[in-house]
Amino acid sequence: MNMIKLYHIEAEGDPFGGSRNGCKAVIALEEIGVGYEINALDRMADCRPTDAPYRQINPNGVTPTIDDNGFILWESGAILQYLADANPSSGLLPTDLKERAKVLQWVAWEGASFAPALLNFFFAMTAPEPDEATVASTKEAFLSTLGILNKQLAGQDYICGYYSIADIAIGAITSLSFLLGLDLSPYPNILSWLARLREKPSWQAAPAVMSDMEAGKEQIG
Ligand SMILES: N[C@@H](CCC(=O)N[C@@H](CS)C(=O)NCC(=O)O)C(=O)O
Repeated sequence: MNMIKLYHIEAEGDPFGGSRNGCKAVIALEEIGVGYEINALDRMADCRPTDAPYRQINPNGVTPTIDDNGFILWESGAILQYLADANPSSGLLPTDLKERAKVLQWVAWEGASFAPALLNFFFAMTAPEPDEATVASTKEAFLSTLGILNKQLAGQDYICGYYSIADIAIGAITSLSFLLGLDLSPYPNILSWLARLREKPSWQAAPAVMSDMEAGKEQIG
């Protein structure tokens, strides 16, 4: 049987605790039950140098990348969509045109709005000399994306009402909030959603995300 190769930065030994974007691919691969093998990369040695051999596979030098029998694909959102489309019985991406568009809307939102807001806050906080005003404004911008997510989760267990690649794309990143010292109690729908995700065996196969969840265990409950 064909094995999918996943280029990933694993949690153990990585200064940043592993690739959360890579975890999205791990979770989806676990969900669909397809055989895969992890090709573990070292962030500093294999990803960062612009002349590293991995750049031939992914010119961005980031993870994840998959190799499905010679078909190379990078960008976590595109990988989630590909894996779900290749395995329609997983139900992770509906076939109905409009339902599908809604799921993809949230996957795109993660890449274009949510993750950048989180990263801007992270970089402001971890700057060698953090600028108070920048920390405050980037924090406010990220909290506003959390507000959008919390509202979307009101009255439903998952972002689109049912478990989909939108939950994988956004959930794998959301728990980083705990490492940034954020109090998510004003966003109770997010906390109960994270509690549901944390229980899934597919998520438990992604140690980087599990460790972020662990950092928030007092809040998640
Ligand atoms: N937009 C990309 C972002 C991928 C990304 O930034 N991956 C990080 C880990 S989560 C990475 O590999 N960083 C390499 C580095 O820090 O040098 C995606 O969603 O796949």
